[in-house]
Amino acid sequence: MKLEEQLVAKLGKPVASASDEELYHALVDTVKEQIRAREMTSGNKKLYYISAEFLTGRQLGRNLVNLRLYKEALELLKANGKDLREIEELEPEPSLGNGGLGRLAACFLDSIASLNLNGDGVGLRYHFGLFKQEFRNHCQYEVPDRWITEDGFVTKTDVSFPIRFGDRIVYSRMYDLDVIGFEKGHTKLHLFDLDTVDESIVGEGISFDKKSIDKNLTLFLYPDDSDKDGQLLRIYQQYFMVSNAAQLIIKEQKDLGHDLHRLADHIAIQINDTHPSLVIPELIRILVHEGMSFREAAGIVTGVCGYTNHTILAEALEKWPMSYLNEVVPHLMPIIGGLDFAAVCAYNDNKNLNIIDDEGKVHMARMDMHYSHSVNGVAALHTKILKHQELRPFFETYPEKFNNKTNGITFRRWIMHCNPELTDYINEMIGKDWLSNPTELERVMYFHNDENTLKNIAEIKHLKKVQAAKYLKEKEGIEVDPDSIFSVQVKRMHEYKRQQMNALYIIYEYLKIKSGIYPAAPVTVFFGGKAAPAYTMAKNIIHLILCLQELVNNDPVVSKYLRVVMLQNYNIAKAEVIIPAADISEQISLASKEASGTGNMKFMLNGAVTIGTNDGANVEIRDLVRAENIYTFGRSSDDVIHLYNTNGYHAIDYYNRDEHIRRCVDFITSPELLKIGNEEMLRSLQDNLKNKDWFMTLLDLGDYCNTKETALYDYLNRPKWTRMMLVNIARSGFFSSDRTIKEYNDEIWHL
Ligand code: 26Q
Repeated sequence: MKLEEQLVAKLGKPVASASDEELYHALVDTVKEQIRAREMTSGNKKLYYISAEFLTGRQLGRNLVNLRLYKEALELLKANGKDLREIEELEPEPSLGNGGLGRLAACFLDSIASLNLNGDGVGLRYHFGLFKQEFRNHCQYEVPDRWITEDGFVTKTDVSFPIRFGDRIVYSRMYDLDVIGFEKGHTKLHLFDLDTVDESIVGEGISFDKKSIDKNLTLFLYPDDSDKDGQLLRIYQQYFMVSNAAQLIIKEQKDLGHDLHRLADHIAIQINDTHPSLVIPELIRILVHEGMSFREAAGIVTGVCGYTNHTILAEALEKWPMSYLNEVVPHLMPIIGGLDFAAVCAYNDNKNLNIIDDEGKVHMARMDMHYSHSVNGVAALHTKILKHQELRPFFETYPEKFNNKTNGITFRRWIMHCNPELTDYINEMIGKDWLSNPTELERVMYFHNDENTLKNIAEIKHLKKVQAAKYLKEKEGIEVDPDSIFSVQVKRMHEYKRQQMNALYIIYEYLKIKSGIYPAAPVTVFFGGKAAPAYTMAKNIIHLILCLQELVNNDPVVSKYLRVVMLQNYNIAKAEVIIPAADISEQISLASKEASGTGNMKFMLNGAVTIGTNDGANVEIRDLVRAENIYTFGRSSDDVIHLYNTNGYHAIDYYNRDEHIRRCVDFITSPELLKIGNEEMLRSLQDNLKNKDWFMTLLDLGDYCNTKETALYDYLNRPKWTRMMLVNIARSGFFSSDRTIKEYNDEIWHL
């Protein structure tokens, strides 16, 4: 049946006379029916991708794309005076993730389904996700972000498992999100929850009683862990997630009649960072309970598990005090002790390999590396740094376990859904093969000297900028000029990602304009990203950006050349608006600190040109597009690592030596900014930059400002710039998550 007939049957009236709400519900119902009609993917071996985060984004649009109904829906609604984009806005977006790692998990599920691989996701159904970001008085505030609705895409099941917390048992409930692939494939994301969770216990902001686990367990992702109760809650969450995963696995395998001694032939588990690491002792515990010896169980679990590392920052490598684990999961302690003992016996000459350290802390990543058969980084440089620096003793012990899997992104969301105009144009140029075989995108290169093509690509970019400007005006009341250059830095706020460097560039440009030196073209600098609630420096950086936004945009002269926009509550939906509209993709981490980055890939695919450090996947982008189609700057990762090892960086020297740097840093506490902002926050940020600057902003600031000026100047040479855009689009096929998932499957999972 045609989509129109299906909708009319549901609506009981013509499409043209239905409201957006009615159409939304009719579309959701139709999509759900089509999903149900699609057979589940099956196979002899199954993957369980366990992750604390799945940043899925809205589902209506993605499902329409994957069912190949999106265009039909778009045109049908348009013909009836409706706007599908507006209707999609009615779906609340779940914030079940914080950034890269969570979005990667969502892209992976899309690719697993699309490749018709037998694999499910397992995670938690947080009621309020991370938090919703609000700006007041130029500061970030956190409020609960409720996304659950009766008729959403996540459905309640009758599946429940007993979960043991110390001496009591709670009963879980499984919810499912159907994940359909592009044209074929159908798998599930299982999200576990407790029926007793009570949303009403949330008080001021995102505060709640951390002690009542029955009521608070799945309220938030990453609840504040600055005190013991917060840390215990995190352990409760993690154990709840993995015990459900392990019990689900065992149940499914038994239902299939598989022999548990041959578990490694039938399942693979991917541990997404250390948050699900307790699955290792939990699965061993269950297998031992089923009658297996400890030795055999540990061997099987090692054969089943793969561990992915996403961060080299020390603070992200989780370690839990034994006494805390003993409170929450006493029944796992003999197993963790046994695993540590076996590892120590085998490698007792090196304390860095111990799972339990001298202070009685359990190192989750170390447990993962001993008891997984695969350990991977997420970009070539990242994996190299893991092998030779961060995880060196483990690489020397288990060289065969280490491998690289450069991240990827799903083209279904990151071009087909967010940029149908460019998708159609590429189809016109090279046909549709690239949609299922992304390296075919390379064929776009045939057109790199074709004036007409370049003109069309530039026109599509302009159209996406006009659309973004309209969206920002309507949704946020922000006015931007689509004829200005859009430079975009969207990602979690963190000192190593160096949003502060971009802010200092804004000051540099502001001071230049004030002194009468005007840039060749107007620029709009966009930011978006949340700061962890307890991360003071990150919040101070947001404060500086919001103060600059006010100062710059209200200056009658400066605002003609420069505008600043900090997007509130940056999420997947906003990413889908701003990324296709970007001219310049800001990827300016401190070299060696950004494991991969995936935003960089999304921008590239949509024809933005990168300005970035030689870090993470930027290195691979540069190799693909070649140096003349990317702007790289700054010290190398080797230099940075050397500076850390030798304590060789002193920010104050850079401040004293360079007059431009000094003026920019001084301006943070200028009368102009103090009139707008909070003196304590601005001064603390300034002091940090002068005296600590742990992520070496001032080291690369000069180089950054110069490189950016070059990029902005090059932008004016339209044929040159548009050709750079084309090369970036053409060479982005490598970054399809379909390629990444094929590699995981060929080398790790063997489904
Ligand atoms: C750790 C301890 C306590 C509380 C929270 C955490 C924690 C939470 C989230 C540690 C790390 C994360 C998330 C990390 C993350 O998103 N990393 C990003 O992963 C992307 C996908 O691989 C990479 O592209 C990014 O480079 C990396 O920053």
